[in-house]
Amino acid sequence: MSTQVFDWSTTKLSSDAVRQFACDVRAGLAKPQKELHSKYLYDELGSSLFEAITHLPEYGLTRADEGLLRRHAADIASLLPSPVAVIELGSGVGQKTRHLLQAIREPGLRYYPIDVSADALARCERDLSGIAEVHPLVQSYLDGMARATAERLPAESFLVMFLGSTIGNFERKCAVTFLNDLHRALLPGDMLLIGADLVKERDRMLVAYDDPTGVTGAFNLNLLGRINRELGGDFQLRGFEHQALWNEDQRRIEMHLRSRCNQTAFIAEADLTVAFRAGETIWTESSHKFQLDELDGMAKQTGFQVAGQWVDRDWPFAENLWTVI
Ligand code: AVI
Repeated sequence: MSTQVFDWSTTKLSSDAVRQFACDVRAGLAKPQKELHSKYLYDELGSSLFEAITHLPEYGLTRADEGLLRRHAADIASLLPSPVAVIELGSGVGQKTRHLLQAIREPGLRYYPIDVSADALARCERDLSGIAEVHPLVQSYLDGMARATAERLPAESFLVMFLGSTIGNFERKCAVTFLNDLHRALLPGDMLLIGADLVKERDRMLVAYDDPTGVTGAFNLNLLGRINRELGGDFQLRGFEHQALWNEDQRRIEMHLRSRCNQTAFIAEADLTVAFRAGETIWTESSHKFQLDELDGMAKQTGFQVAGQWVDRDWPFAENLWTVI
């Protein structure tokens, strides 16, 4: 599955976006291994279901990420250049970033949260404006980065934050391309703080993506519901089941939607009728898991130097601080 920059949650799509969605669905369902891009998991309902996932006892990723940032905020802040301005890619409401912004303790600290959800950014601004000067940017990652870095003050450096192991939702090659893009947008001495989920016991990873409460299943199935709502589809959601697989070769969890029977679905906006065999799947997401030395290798490969790494022991997850060289 080729993964570009994420456009996270959107509520209502413009007609251009509907056309693009229809076009992507058409192309994805024409492939021998049917697939739908994971960015489409995040409409309003999908974003709420993802938020619920982060509270599941089986999904330790978000708690590990936030815990590391809380416990090590002062260490991370002590390694940052000064003066510094902070950019966060896919900030959402910016909840995890609060600890670090507090630890930076620079008067007039500027924080540029970038997200495509205007609602999340409004909450972010409301919650964090007592700690930093918040400059929300409703844009894609790279466009938002260009806007923020255009406001660089003399002698100022940037810290870019990319948390939550969102890098794991990129194909490995695309992750490297994306890190190269970030490097190009920055200057020597700028820093990147990147959160990455680590390989752990297979069963622990699997249950994190196939929880017994069924929240991840609902999150996955909602993609078909979204196609029905926004593209005039007639998918029978009960005709599909959620499936999470560990792909050992690629070191990733894959989410699929598995057809329970032979069936067809019609999607009006895509002018498409698509047939499914019983057992056939639609691949909807990959969550790559990393090894610590692999992360260091990615830093070197893309023009960064490792400045620090913090690992959660209970839920193997790494916070990585890299410097642009
Ligand atoms: C957003 N992303 C890092 C999550 C992950 O773990 O890959 C999305 C998710 N999909 C299922 N559960 C969570």
